[in-house]
Amino acid sequence: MDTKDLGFDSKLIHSGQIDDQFGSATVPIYQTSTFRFRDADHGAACFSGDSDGYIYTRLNNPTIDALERLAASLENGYRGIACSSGMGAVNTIYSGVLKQGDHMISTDAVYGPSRVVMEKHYSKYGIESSYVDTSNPDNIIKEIRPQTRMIYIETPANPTMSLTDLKAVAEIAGERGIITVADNTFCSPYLQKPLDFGFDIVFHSVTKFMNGHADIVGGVIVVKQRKLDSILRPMMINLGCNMDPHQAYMVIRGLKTLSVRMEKAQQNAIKVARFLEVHPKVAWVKYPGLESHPQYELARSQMDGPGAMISFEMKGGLNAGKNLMNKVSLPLLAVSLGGVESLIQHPASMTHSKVDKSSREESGITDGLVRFSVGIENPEDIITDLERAMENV
Ligand code: LCS
Repeated sequence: MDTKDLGFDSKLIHSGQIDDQFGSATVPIYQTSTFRFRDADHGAACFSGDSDGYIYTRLNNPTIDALERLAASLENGYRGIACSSGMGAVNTIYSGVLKQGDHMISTDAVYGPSRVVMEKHYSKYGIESSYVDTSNPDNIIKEIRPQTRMIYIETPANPTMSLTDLKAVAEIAGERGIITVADNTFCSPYLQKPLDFGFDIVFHSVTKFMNGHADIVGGVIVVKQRKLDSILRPMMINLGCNMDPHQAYMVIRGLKTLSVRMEKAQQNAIKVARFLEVHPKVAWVKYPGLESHPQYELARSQMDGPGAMISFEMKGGLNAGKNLMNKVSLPLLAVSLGGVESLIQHPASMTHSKVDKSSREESGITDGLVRFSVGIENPEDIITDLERAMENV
């Protein structure tokens, strides 16, 4: 079936499917490391590209292909590239796009390891990076150098929930031939499609909302154009950070319910954010669905909903926040996000603890910031639990 013109929810169910010989309703798991060639000429043709036959699972595999086609269809891109993890996707992009002497500008408050790997490892190969508050596009313009090859943004940013104007950044970069990359993990394509705003590359830690069930780790990149696929795919293959067929199957399965999960989690999150916003023990809440979010209008213009991630700080800062995390019983005290279960964690001592303390503070990741990934439980249960925990803080 040609799924190009289907609506988003229909694409989740039908895009990328395989017509296998038994008429399987779901994508089969081709759990094999290698594929038998019909004869020696066929093997040679697969390697030369004259045949699109499968060769070896690190290079290509029908189950992984199905996910890559599905992801491309959801993000309105040319092709997906499935990776072993979100960090596999980050490293495929960094290594594929950047070379010695190049410079990258990034959102300052990105997922900790995305920044740490660049500052600690890629710097050894002569790649420079600058971290700025990309919620103001002028900060990006000020940092542009002749060597700037990539602008890398996360919107909403993990964990500050600051937004970046996708259209403005795509225009700034486009005029100068700079490649734009968006980490769309916090939104999923259900809420935001950076390629539609002119970005070149979008990627996800599919560990989060895309798979949605906290049972696998994975990453998917989607590129706008064939040229970028021909740069990034060999890099993924040669780095060896390919996805596994079983992982791909799980993500395809999780994606079928992306819309219903996101919708429910977001409805819950709006209620939780409103509860936190007026609670006397809460100092501030940052959630794109609240009018108090400094970029509320931008959220409405580039996101199809505010999502299910909330950051907040208790009055009494770090100690009060830790106290709260120890006292809640419904959300799991755990890192990761975007699953059906609510999760709570403390970025300064957990996900972002390896980021240099002064960089962390400069980018708004305060010691008291608590991050809440709202799940799809009954909202009243989440709020009652928070209320009870707050009383004891
Ligand atoms: N990008 C974002 C925005 C993330 O939140 C994460 C992981 C990654 C990339 C990396 O993906 P992974 O390799 O883990 O699949 N974020 C995590 C977090 O906030 N808590 O634990 C992991």
